[in-house]
Amino acid sequence: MSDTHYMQMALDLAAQAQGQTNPNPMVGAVLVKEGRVIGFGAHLKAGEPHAEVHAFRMAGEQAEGATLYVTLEPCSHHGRTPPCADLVVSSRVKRVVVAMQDPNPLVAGRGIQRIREAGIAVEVGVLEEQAIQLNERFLHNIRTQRPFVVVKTAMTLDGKIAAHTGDSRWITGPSARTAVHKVRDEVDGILVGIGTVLADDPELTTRLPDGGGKNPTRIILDSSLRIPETTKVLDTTVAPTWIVTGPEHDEAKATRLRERGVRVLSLADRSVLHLLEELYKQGITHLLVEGGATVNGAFLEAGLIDKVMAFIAPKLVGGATAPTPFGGTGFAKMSEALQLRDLSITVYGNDVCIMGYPDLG
Ligand code: AOF
Ligand code: ZN
Repeated sequence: MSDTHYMQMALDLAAQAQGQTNPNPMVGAVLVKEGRVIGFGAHLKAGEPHAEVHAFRMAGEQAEGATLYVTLEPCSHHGRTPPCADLVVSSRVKRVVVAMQDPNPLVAGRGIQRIREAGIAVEVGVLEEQAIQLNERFLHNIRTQRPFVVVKTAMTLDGKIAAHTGDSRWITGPSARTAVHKVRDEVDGILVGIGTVLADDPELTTRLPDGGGKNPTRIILDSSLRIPETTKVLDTTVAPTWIVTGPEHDEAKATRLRERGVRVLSLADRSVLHLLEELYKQGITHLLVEGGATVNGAFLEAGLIDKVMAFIAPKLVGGATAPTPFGGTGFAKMSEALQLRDLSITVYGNDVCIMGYPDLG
């Protein structure tokens, strides 16, 4: 079997832990000797063993003389776990195949260097594109020190996110909604504006058809603390709730909310950039923005969208005043519009989802 075959296996293993490893990347490892798989593993959770550790434990002494396939450069630092590069060297493998270098400045090539210095052959770049795609969230975190922002919208074929009355249940069908719940399971934060809370009283939890899945932290932008105290997102027994408010809010109400387990963050700087920097500091690495129009418009105008998932339902609701997915002022010229690239188009039942990344160059 070829290097790409085993690297694909390592990538598939890594991807099983989608949404579980934050803030760490997803990593998979496979050990092969004389055409036989003798060990494999994936990193499952931050703080727990790295992928290579599982693979070497499985292989035991057979690892000597084997080839290690790993989707990310073995680490060289003492983090929550000891350096994998040392384990690779002491296990006396013959060859190491790596999909991509670790962008973490604590590693950044030092793991590969250490293994090469021990006289072990290292090949880098096998299925690199797939490895980069798999860890888009982690790479973005390291590069920007901000969460990876996915904006999800759902609209009718005539571009409306609600009827002119405000009624919006439901635009898309069950299959598209399940796809959204899978994304909620992957992210660690879900953000909406107070307008959406007032209009829909959403739970913002993960509800998959077979149960399971994790609930992201629910983040509500509510600059003047208008949130009704009976609203569903304030039930913090279900999932954490953070409210981002401005400095001039009702302090007594903030205290009551805090007593119910809600985190009230008061930010003087109302820019989206500052918000994202703050959320990253508080541990949010992957953020799903679910609107409404005002919040989506603010992220668009700030140029801080990393991925778009636009669901379109083949129905026409009409109405000149019915809201559309992105509000705010908008750009003045079509030439300023955010162009998406690397599109993928998926059909969910009757609905279509166009996914793409902002073209920044
Ligand atoms: C690997 N194999 O499976 C993973 C790696 O705090 P720690 O010890 O878990 O270290 C986290 C960092 O280690 C993470 O930011 C990334 O650079 C690397 N992740 N490295 O060799 C793995 N998950
Ligand atoms: Zn490691």
